[in-house]
Amino acid sequence: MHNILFITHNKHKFEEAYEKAKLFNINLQWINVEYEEIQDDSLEEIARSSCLKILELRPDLKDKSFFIEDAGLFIDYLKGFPGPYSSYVFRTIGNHGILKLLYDVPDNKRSAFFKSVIAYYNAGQIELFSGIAQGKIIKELRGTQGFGFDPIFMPVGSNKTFAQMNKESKNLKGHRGKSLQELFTSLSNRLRL
Ligand code: ITT
Repeated sequence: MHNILFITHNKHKFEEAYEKAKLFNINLQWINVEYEEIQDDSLEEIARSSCLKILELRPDLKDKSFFIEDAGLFIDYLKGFPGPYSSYVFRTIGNHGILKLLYDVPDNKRSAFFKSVIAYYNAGQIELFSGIAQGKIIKELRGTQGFGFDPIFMPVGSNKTFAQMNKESKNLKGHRGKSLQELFTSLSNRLRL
């Protein structure tokens, strides 16, 4: 079994990734490193820079394999807001604030997507993997599972929000499930070589 570290402050993210890793026979371990995330318009830049910061703070990780993941909710009607600023926006105006910004916006104009970018570090190199989940922002909060914007986001082809799904179902339709699938598939192919 292969060991990899996932560095995140977010327990929900770790739990989703742990479920996914099991399917690939990968043993995922959680570590928390205190580092400051840069502000940038690109999730890719944020993810790569977080990886470099972690390596500076924790030189002992240089000979390990680890990844971090950065995600955001991009609302088309709001020209992609909050995007890479999702964490701040969730902490400040939250789900109710987003619903207020979209008050009176009709159903056919409420499209949005989540994007997840993984930066994977191994043997001196950083690789990026990403995943997108298309969907829409509904008009009220539904469901109690998951975290963050899950209660207001309904993926395409579903009548449930992410907060109404268990981790397995969210992983099948979700942005993080997809970026993790890319990462773990690539790792399993390499390990078999
Ligand atoms: P890290 O330590 O891994 O960075 P974080 O919670 O700060 O954890 P992000 O910066 O990647 O995570 O995510 C920004 C915010 O976007 C996060 O706080 C949530 O509010 C929201 N978000 C990200 N992924 C989400 C998901 O799968 N479902 C709902 N909201 C999500």
